[in-house]
Amino acid sequence: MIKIKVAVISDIHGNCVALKEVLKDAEKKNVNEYVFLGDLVNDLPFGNETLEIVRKYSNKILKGNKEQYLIEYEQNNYDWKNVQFRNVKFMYNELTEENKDFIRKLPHKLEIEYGGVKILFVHGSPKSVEEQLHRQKTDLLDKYTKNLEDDALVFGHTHEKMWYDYMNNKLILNAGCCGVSPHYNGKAEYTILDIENNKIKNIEQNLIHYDTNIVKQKIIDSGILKEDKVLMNLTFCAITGKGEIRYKFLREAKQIMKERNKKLSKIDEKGIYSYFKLYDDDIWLGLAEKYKEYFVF
Ligand SMILES: [Mn+2]
Repeated sequence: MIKIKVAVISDIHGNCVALKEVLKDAEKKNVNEYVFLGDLVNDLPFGNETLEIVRKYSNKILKGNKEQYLIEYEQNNYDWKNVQFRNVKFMYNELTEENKDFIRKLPHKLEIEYGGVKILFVHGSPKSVEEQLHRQKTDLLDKYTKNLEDDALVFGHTHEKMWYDYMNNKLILNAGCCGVSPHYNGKAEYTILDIENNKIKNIEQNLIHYDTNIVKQKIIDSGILKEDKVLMNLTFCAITGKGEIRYKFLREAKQIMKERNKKLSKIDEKGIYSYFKLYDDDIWLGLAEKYKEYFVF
């Protein structure tokens, strides 16, 4: 009889502090396999530290849109002038050559069989790292499960609270957001799949505490605040129980862009966003002034 415990960890976004607590918990629970679903690096500037840990634990690692941005930056597929992109540039310059090379080679999806159970792992959707599989988007979920040859479709990316459901006799599972979940104060989400006798016997959704003060100090020490404080403040809001502030900020920025009749997104030939949130600098910096009472940096 094959018994296996698979930890699925998505959307670390450079938060190695959260990641370390998650891994401690997984080890205590005797996890024997680790799958990482992308967005390993960015927005928090601890990319090298995060990648060193992830690479030590697994070779089942996917690319997310955040890794895609680094690749696009390298290939100069965008003009990268907006202040909000300084975070990506900073991370690109910080990453070791080895880690950059590692990111370039990451796959977009992985199909893995554990004791008779076939699982398709992706970051966004089977089609793209950017596409979002929200729980209420049942037409999209139906489309991807209808002809799915695997038993389960597992993804992350949306930063919704982790969830799972069944459609067309397939398991659909959002593994949660490890590093920057906007729903809690200093909590990381990750999922464990218990596989036994050709079946997923149990799905364990874990919420793990980590110390946001350590994250705060590491942000200060990293040097990122010289480049852009706004994204760091919004991210810190997200992980300290003020996710609503970040959401309101971005919604307001979007609204102003709309009033200016400015395009918010770049769409590739397949109709998928390859980058969005193209806020003008005066909006980005102007709203930061408006929201400064909530900001710590
Ligand atoms: Mn993502």
